[in-house]
Amino acid sequence: MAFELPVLPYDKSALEPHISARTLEFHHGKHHQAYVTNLNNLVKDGPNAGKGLEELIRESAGKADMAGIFNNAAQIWNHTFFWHSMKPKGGGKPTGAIAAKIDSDLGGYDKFAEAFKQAALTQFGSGWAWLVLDAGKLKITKTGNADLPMVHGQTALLTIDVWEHAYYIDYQNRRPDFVAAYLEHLVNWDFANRNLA
Ligand code: MN3
Repeated sequence: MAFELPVLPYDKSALEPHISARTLEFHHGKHHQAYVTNLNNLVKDGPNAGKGLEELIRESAGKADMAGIFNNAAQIWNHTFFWHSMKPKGGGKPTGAIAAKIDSDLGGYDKFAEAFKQAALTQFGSGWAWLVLDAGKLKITKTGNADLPMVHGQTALLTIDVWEHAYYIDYQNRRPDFVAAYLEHLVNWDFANRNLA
């Protein structure tokens, strides 16, 4: 069974004006698709054919001779998780269990937002910022390139892609504006609550 590009959970234009349909045409239709195509080519007819995505990620993590498999498998997972981390008319303050946990573990929404922005802006080069659950506590982290929480014993709750391809069409070099739009207009707190539960 070959891997397939997961469908977006909303229409390509649904996140406008914060993320354009054109960005999603490239980011989902070209970049995410390329990771799927690459992974299928890397595993076909070999000993890793037929393995699941998370199995491939865990087995290839930290192994130099499996870097291609890790990078493409993790990027498939990361992008699918990123699409679900956003929704039309999302953003703003959290609700439900995640809101209470942000208050108790991170000192409230304003401190969360500040730390999340900081992580997203200080990820040098390509990578991701995350809200994760680590040993029962919320944490904000950042990872480089394809690296992701599951190989560090953490559970991902939300992510933002800060590779330039995520924002360059809409924001050019202005990563801070993209991160602000994500927090104010796009974050899907329902998804974070489902991941927490
Ligand atoms: Mn990307």
